Amino acid sequence: MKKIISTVLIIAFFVTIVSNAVAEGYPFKDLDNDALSTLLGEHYKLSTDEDEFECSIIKTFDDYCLIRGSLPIWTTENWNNSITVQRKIGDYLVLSKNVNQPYDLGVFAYDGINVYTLEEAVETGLFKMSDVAEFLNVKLMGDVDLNGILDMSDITLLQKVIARITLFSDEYYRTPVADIDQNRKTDMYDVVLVQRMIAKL
Ligand SMILES: [Ca+2]
Ligand SMILES: [Ca+2]
Repeated sequence: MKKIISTVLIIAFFVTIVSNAVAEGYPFKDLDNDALSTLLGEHYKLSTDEDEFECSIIKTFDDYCLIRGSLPIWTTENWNNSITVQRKIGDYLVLSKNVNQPYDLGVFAYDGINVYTLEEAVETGLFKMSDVAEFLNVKLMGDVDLNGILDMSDITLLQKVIARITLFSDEYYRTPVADIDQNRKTDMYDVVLVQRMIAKL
């Protein structure tokens, strides 16, 4: 009986520790912009007299929220609004019009305890890119005709470009979207990878 009681006490002890750890975080359902700024500032260990993050909630889900955040920086708005950051994460090319600081994509996730960059959130399994893609500025990798769907017409166009029968009409998006293996070349290896992605759908 003593053993049972001590086991129950030990379990209660750890439950208390865990719930205290959760309580130390911020509930993410009702974070205002000031609270978001504090949260990211704490994550990057900024002192209060440093610049504050400019933040907004992109979308709140059941277990986490997506946050847009950047320190005020010299912006790129005079650069013809060209997209300045492109990064492949999972099956998507994530785009940002600004080079945000300190994280260039400027998209974070918060689960009530930890702050993650978009890449960290995907790497740690907090969510998949497909769960959040519709709320972000993204293109689907392999979708070279940019119609939002990955299918045989993308394969056909990609093969024609590789065979130099045609050119991409808008290289700015299509070239990075076509380079699935990220080796800065578009070739038959990329076609095979797009075929595999279609087979998995
Ligand atoms: Ca397509
Ligand atoms: Ca390639």
